[in-house]
Amino acid sequence: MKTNIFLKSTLIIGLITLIVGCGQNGNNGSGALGSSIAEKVYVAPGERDEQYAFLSGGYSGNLTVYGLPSGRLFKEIPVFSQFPTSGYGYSEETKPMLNTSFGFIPWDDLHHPDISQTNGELDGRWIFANGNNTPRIARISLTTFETEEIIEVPNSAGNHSSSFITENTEYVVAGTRFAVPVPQQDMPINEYKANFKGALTFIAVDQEHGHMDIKFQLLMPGFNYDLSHPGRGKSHGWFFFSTYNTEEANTLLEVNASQNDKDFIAAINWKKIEEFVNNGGGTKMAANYAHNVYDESTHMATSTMKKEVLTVNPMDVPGAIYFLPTPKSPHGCDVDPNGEYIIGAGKLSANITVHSFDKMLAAIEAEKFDGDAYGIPILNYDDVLAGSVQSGGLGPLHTEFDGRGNAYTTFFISSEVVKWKLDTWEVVDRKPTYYSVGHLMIPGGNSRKPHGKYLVAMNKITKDRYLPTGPEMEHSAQIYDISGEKMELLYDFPTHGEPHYAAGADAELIMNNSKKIYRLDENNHPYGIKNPGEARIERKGKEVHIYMSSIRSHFTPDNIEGIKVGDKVYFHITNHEQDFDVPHGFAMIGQGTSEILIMPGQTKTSLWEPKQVGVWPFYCTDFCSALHQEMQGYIRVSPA
Ligand code: CUK
Ligand code: CUA
Repeated sequence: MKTNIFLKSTLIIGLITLIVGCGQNGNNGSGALGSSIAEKVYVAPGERDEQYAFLSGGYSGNLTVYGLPSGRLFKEIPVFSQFPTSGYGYSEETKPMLNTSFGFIPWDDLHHPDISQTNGELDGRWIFANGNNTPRIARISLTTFETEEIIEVPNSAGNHSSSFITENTEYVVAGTRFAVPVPQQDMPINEYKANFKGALTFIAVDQEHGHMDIKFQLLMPGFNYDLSHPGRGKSHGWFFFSTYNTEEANTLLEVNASQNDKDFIAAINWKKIEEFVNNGGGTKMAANYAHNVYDESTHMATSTMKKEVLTVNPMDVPGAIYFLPTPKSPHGCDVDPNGEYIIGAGKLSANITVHSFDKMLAAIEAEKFDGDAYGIPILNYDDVLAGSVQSGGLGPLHTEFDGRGNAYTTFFISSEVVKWKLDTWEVVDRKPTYYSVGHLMIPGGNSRKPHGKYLVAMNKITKDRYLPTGPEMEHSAQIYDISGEKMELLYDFPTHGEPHYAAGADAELIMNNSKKIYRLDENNHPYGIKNPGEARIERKGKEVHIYMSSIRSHFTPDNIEGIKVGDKVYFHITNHEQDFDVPHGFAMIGQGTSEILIMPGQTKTSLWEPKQVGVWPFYCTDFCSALHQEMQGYIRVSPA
């Protein structure tokens, strides 16, 4: 029976909570909404929101940009998935972004966005996000809101404890959820235990351009590495990973990975390992992984296949890694803004475990260990425990902070957000969510300076919150005002895909750097043209390159002849506008690969392979002027 596994000793507390939870859900939270609450989320026409929220799109593979407190959707940024709206992953320029060692993979499962930081504060340069399925980390520019780089993570599978960044964006860190054979090889699955490895990957970020490069990969014991967070302030230099399945079960994890009363949070002194590696430590291992970079000046992406990765065996760096016992299969692993508390939310638990960084250092100093796991010292639970929050809820997952000494934890099973005090562990408020909340986000909640005015809860189940849309409903987010002692539910809004996590920032930080125009005189695209006068058609064997111009309201050339069935026709279209927000689109009849959208100053390429003789039209897909419908052309296709 499922409850035996889930509840164990917390059965009674759990049942009480479930009953309370049901009662709360019975009240759908809308009855008390007065006009004062409406005013708090109302952003009048023409006015702007206070904050940006970047929500992960989960299995949509993309990132969505919302405003807070209005909940208005501004944009979907394609990251790991092809996106017909802009032609991302379809245009010749962007196809290389989705290249991997498994080939062209135009989809992923994006979980955790994290904004770059300087001195532990959001700096608004980039946002990083993980592809969970085919392990990848993406870097998105917060100037252009374009995905600029994707690096594949070898020796990883289920890239879940990712993509969290250190407080000066020195590293973006990626941890594997599935342990796998390293290197991959044909072997019996039941030899998992003691043989499979869990790779934790530290990807160095170049501070000038943001370029990512794997610095080292730590090959840990074969547990499941679920989530992670960097230390900050005094714990800067450390990284913490929650683990489950320290049983190393390879089948029926629901039961077999819930045997141990405690799993671990792995505390990793990455500065120590960095030093070891800088002094020539580590072992180079053959590994194929793609590194894809988009160049803003050429507007083109290139994909390179890397061949080697530097691995580190934990045993080679003594004193760099410790295990902190943490009850009941921890999921979330969060660090408070001061860097003292490491919070492990045991998802099968009622209580929240808080470890102390200072106590951890003291226990390490005293060399007080409770044995080891594969040679990695295990600290004593009571020695490192700062406190435990008697939450009264069930199924804690993730915690964020408001910068005023409060923490907020989501509870999946009892469907609520619980506010509690750091230091006293006292629960001060709780509010239901609709329904079954996963992550929550406070803008800057991952940094030393949270902007604790709003909290966004991201819920797994929507049910009756919106007008029904058939059997499938979009997921749902809720905004709470957390500026007062008690949380106040302000607003519901639907999300796209499954929002696992989000990152938020004050509007000023982002909007002032947002680029408006790609300058034509900076366009270095190899097939770009400086003005419509340079438009031309060039044939190279079966390849035809059309250097095309688009400007309100015509294409040049707009009558194209001399094309034959079997040709490969490349339309290289430059948008010669220099006004903010005047894109042109381009689509050919019979084109199976989506249209492309070309922003002012940009050049993009669409490949068309004519299959039938005839005279075929193309047109602009974006209503760009009063004469948009006149923006068209014909292409004549003759027999081969
Ligand atoms: S996970 Cu989704 S609810 Cu991927 Cu961060 Cu916890
Ligand atoms: Cu250009 Cu419509």
